[in-house]
Amino acid sequence: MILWWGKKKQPDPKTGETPIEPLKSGEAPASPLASLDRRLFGEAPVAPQPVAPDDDDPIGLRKAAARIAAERAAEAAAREESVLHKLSEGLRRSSSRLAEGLAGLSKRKIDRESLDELEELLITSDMGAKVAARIAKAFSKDRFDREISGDEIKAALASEIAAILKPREQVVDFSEGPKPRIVLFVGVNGSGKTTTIGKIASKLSAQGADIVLAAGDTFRAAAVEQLKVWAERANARFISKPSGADAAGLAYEAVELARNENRDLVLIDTAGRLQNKTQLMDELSKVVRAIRKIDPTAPHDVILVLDATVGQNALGQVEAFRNTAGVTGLVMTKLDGTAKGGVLVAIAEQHPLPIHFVGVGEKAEDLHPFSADTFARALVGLDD
Ligand SMILES: Nc1nc2c(ncn2[C@@H]2O[C@H](COP(=O)(O)OP(=O)(O)O)[C@@H](O)[C@H]2O)c(=O)[nH]1
Ligand SMILES: [Mg+2]
Repeated sequence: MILWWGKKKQPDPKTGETPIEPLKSGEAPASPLASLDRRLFGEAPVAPQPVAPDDDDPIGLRKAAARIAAERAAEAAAREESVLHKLSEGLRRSSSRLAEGLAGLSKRKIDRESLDELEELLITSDMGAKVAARIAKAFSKDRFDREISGDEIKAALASEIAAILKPREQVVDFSEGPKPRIVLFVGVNGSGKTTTIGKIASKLSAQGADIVLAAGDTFRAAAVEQLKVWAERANARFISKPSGADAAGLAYEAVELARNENRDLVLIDTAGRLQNKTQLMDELSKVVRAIRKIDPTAPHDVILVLDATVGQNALGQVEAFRNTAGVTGLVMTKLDGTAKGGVLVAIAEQHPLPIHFVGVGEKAEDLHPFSADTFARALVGLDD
C-alpha cells in the first residue's frame, strides 16, 4: 500500500533520501471516477459503479475501495494546482513586502549600499540574519557592479532560497517501517496539530490505510471532539478518554488497539500547553515511554507542527521541541494567510530536519507536500 503523497524522486545515491518533485500544471489526470468520490464525500448522489465479484472479494468491496482510492488520488492531483496557488496567495503577503523592497533595488547597480538594503529586507522578511547575510554574500559574488532587473533579482533570490530549502524537502512514507507505524504530533496550542492529523488521516485513509486517531490532548474536551469529527470524516478508528485522563495511558491503548486490529498507522495528538514547559515535556516523555512498552522502536515519527503566523517564535519552538521531544520532521501550517512565511527559511538553515508538509487552509485538501522550489518562488512573489 502506498501511504504517502506528493511525487517521490529516486533516492539520492549519496544520502539515500527520496525527496519530492512538485507537480506541474496540466499533469493531473482527468478523473473517470469523480462521481463515486462525490457520492461518498458529499455533493450530488450518483449510482454506484458496478464491480465484478470474485472469490476473494465476493461483494466487490475491495475493488470498490481500490477504485475510490485511485479516484481520490486523481482528484487530489487535480487539486494540487489550486493548493499551490493558495500557497502563493498566502505567501504573497510576505512577498509583497519583499517584492516592494526588491523593486527599490532593481535598475540599480548592485553595490555595497544596495546589498545592505537587500540584507535588511531579508531580515525583516523573517528569514533571519544568517540567511540574509548568506544570500547578500552570494549576490555580491555573482552580481556585484551589475544592474539587474526586478525579475532577475527575484529569480536569483528564489534560487538562493531554494538551495537552502532543498535538503529539507522530504516526503514521509508512512508505509515504511513496522506496522502499525506510530506517529506522534507535538507543538504548542493552536499550531494546527489536530487539523494536520485530520488532513493526513483523510488523505491516507482515502488511499486505503487503516488508521487509528488517538485524542491525546486529554485536557480540552473541545480538542477531543475536534479530532473525533476528523476521524468520522476520514472513516478512521478513533480512541479517546474523558477529559483530564492520562495521555500516556490513552497512547498505550491506541497502539494496543492498532496491533489487535492490524491497523497500519496510529496518529497520536498531544496537548500543547506551554505555560509550563517542563510539565509538557514530562508528559510527552511519559507518552513515549508508554508506547515503547508495546513497541520499543516507537514512535517512528515525531512531527512538530508549527504555525507560520508566529514568525520568529517558531524558531524557538523548534529548538525547545527538538531538544526535548526528539522531533524527526516538521509541518508548517497557516501559510495561506501570513506575512511571516520567511521563517521557514531560517528554520531550514539552522535545523537539519525534514519539512514534510505545509498547511494552506483549514480543509482536508489544504495540506501539501513541501516543495522547496515552489515555496521559494512563492515567497519572492514569482508566480510559477
Ligand atoms: N488558515 C489556516 N488555518 C489553519 C491551518 N491549520 C490549522 N488551522 C486552524 O488553526 C486553528 C488551530 O488548529 P488546531 O489544529 O486546533 O491546533 P492545535 O491546538 O495544535 O491542535 C484551527 O482553527 C484550525 O482550523 C492552515 O493551514 N491554515
Ligand atoms: Mg489540538
